[in-house]
Amino acid sequence: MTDRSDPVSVPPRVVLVDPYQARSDPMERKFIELYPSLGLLTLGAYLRAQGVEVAMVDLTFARDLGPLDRSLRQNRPHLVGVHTKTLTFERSIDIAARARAHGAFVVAGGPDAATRPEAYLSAGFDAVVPGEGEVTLHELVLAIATGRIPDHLPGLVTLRHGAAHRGPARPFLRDLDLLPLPAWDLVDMDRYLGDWQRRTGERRAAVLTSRGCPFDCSWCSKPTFGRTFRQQSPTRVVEELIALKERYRVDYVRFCDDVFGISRPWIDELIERMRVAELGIQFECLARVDLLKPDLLHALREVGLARVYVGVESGSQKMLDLMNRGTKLAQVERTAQALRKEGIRQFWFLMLGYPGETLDDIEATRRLFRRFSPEEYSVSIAVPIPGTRFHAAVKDRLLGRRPRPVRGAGGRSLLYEAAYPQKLYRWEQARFELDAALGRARGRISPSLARGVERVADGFHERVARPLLLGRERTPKS
Ligand code: B12
Ligand code: SF4
Repeated sequence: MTDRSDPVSVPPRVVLVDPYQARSDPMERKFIELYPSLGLLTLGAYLRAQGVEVAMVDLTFARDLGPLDRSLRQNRPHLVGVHTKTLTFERSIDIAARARAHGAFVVAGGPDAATRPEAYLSAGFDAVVPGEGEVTLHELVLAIATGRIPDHLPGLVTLRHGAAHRGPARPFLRDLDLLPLPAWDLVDMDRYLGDWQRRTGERRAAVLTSRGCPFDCSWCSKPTFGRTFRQQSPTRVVEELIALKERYRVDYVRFCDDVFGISRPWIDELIERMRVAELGIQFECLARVDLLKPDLLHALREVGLARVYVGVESGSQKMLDLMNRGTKLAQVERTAQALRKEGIRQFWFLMLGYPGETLDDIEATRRLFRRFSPEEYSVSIAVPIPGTRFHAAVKDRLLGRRPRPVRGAGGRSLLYEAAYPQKLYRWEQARFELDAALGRARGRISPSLARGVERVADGFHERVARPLLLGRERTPKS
């Protein structure tokens, strides 16, 4: 397959590719916050530390595949590794074809290839790494560079006799502190940071303190790390923050963990170390309402917490239980109040259309939303992702549509036959936008005017829109 076999003395050469292109993402740059892929930067740093020559083609700001062609000519890689997301499937296939034309072995990794390795193998990839990539990719490139075709490599999926063949399971890294700092120099950090600085006045970077999540929400897809959970030590996290500050003058960080601060002793220690280091870095994170106790929020604000993404999901306890969310409405209320009191911005994720949801449940979500008026929000229509319990429950009712994200409102397509038609959910999304606009106007218009608009809008919904959208009163199917 590869004509790049060299004596072992020649360092193996790898080109890593991020196929994401901001300009062709429908959610575009207003809503996508651009950071280089931490997965690839860590893979690159790990490979380098093992003596591999690494280059990266980051297509985030590119218009075409020109940078890839140039890198293939210049670096003559033994192996090209592509990070995959569903959104970038077609471009990844194109990249694989070009890399193969240069004689490279082409391997896919990341969330989409992990979910459907067969699709990548049959579209031209030589192999897929569905799990944690560092050790597998290193062993793979050593094998390729010395002309050995990998066979039964742990953590690798290859095509055999037309079918996907999985090697033995690859154990997860035991100690994340042993990973080197991300290889930021592989991408154009000035471009990312300059972009942020122009838009927000801050130089923003992404940091990951953990891998995985131990919770078990029924709609959540976790193809790479499953329900496992490992974290770096607070000392290692602060080392990374200091490096970002000193090398790149970063003054705002997004912690990209699935859930930030799962362990209370860990987060208490991190807060203490951040305080001692006097970083002067503001930060944001995604967290759960059951973990965000008011005293913790206060301590986090003191060391720079500026914004929190909160998975509120629903204002109905029945729905939270059906989603196996493991949170209580009382915790949502406590957290929303504490965030407001501390002056920390809150971004709520809300979801409509999960099985079992009735119009009353949607109204309960609306009441909660109106009560707290979060500064930012996203209301999406529930997406059944393959491999999740939600998907398994509705797989006989899938509608065969492709998901369509839309500005500010999250997912807009109903992908399975739910209790109500898609147009009802879209209308409900529009009602949330009106609620948000009224929330923003609070303080500028009188409360009685705001209540008046709400009453007129609700009356129109009850008497005109809902009967029109439903035809008749319906009860949910599940
Ligand atoms: C943080 C995050 C973001 C951040 C920052 C992303 C970044 N640049 O690093 C922001 C908010 C910007 C973001 C944006 C988007 N994201 Co996002 N994001 C995440 C999140 C929560 C963590 C990603 C992460 O850093 N993981 C940690 C690293 C270490 O893991 P990793 O990237 O998977 O890499 C490891 C392995 O997968 C493997 N690997 C990865 N790539 C490769 C390549 C090769 C060759 C090999 C061998 C191995 C390998 O090895 C790595 C190290 O072990 C994930 C959920 C999750 N837990 O993965 C969603 C997730 C990846 N995002 C997702 C999506 C959809 C998006 C957007 C497309 C949203 C949109 N536009 O609608 C954009 C795309 C932006 C982009 N640049 O690609 C989806 C992807 C689903 C899919 N099947 O496509 C996920 C899985 C969330 C979900 N469940 O829906 N995202
Ligand atoms: S939705 Fe968040 S908390 Fe729930 S399982 Fe997924 S990552 Fe964990």
